[in-house]
Amino acid sequence: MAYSDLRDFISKLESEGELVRIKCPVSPELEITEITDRVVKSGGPAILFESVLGSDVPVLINQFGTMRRIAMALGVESIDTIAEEIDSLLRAQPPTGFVDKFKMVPKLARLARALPKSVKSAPCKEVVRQGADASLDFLPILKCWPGDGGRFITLPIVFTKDPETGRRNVGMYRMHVYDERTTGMHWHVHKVGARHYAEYEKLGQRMEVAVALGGDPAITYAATAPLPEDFDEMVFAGFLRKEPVKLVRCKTIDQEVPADAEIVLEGYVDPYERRREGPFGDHTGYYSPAEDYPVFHITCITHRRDPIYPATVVGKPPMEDCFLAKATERIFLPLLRAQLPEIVDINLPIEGVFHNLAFVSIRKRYPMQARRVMHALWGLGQMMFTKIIVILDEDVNVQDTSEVLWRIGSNVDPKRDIVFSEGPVDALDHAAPQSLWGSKMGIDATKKLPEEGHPRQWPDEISMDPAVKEHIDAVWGELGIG
Ligand SMILES: Cc1cc2nc3c(=O)[nH]c(=O)nc-3n(C[C@H](O)[C@H](O)[C@H](O)COP(=O)(O)O)c2cc1C
Ligand SMILES: [Mn+2]
Repeated sequence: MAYSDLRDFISKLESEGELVRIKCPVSPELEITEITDRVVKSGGPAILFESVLGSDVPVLINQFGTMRRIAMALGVESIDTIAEEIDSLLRAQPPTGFVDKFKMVPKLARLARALPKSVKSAPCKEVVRQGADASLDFLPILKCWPGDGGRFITLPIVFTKDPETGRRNVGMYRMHVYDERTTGMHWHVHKVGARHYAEYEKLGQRMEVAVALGGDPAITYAATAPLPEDFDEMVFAGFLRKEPVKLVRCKTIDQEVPADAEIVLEGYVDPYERRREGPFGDHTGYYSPAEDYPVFHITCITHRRDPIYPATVVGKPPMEDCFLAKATERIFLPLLRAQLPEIVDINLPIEGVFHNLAFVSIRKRYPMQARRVMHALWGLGQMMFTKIIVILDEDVNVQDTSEVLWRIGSNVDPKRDIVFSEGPVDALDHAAPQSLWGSKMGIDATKKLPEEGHPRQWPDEISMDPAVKEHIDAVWGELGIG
């Protein structure tokens, strides 16, 4: 069963011992970060801060902060289940007989249920604040780190529309609070929100934008997922939760938002307006520098009668967002494999903060196949940001960093096996000499074939005779080792 809303998920977390309520007064400036940082880094629970200084609204944080909780958020025992379901959909064969057709029914029903459903009335509109009342001041918005340029909305679900096609996009782009009704809109140039905005600028038109906070956590996750452009995140959320997302029309703008959200900000972004955004203590573990970004003007705020404000804190990994990224690594593997069937597994290590490092194992059949996979990945969606890709053979467990390092060390002739390329890098990357693009490194750590110019015999890996292993297993207890 899908969660109807954020509070439904909170009850589930609480019943599973995955939530603590903090009643002690805490400041939304830095203190919540310090508490959350300690809790995330020790694998601790989600936290509901019930008494936040300066606001009557509680803060929910760390709802996704372990693999168990991100799985709970998406309604599964393990994220791998979702990957398997997507894989089986992608691999579905046209039915040839009655039994086959019958087996297709649940799959098709699931797809049908993914489509969002429009509703007329909604909990997110229980309270409407317009005019002078449309102020962010009642919300416990965090200042996360000492060097931050101010307070930031860190878990916003941002709804925009393509002015030509009317198609919706939903992305998570943090919002720097300038005053009670003005914020930054930090969509990087590579993201779909920014593309929509560029189209409005070309038309010289004002762009209506809605921002939802809270709702079924599957909706929040979907906003972060690197879907192909023009895929509707609300359909994806419906697929994940196995029930349609209920959408309601905004009060003052032509946008639809999740009916069961906690809080909705309605407003607009004007063409050509820019304002200094940041600095902000970011996913990278460094401050992203202040830069000019578009400006969001709030015209109306609607919310539930007793809203809960969802937030996250990013910083040096591991933080809560790493678990969103790990879920993406698992869920999107079947889609990568659909294009690159030789891929066995992929690990985007947490230390690599989404984009810096990818370990990929492949079934290698022909010369230079590792190069093909690197270049293809650099061309696929948000994998384009990946700075360093390591390709390994199929028998390597890429989830084991220790094994990966051993294979790199032993299997690489650096001059022959390292490739440099260039391309876009994440807007947050600070190591590239200029922003937005930089160099890439591919490391081919696979076994080299004679056709790849390896003139010598590749040695066998050491492993014990299975019969001896079995014998030693049998006598192990008698050896007195323990
Ligand atoms: C907590 C969190 C904060 C994020 N902040 C930003 C941001 O400020 N700007 C941005 O461009 N992407 C940000 N992202 C990444 C985007 O949400 C992600 O790339 C998403 O796929 C973009 O959707 P789109 O492809 O529909 O634009 C953030 C992700 C998370 C998990
Ligand atoms: Mn998108």
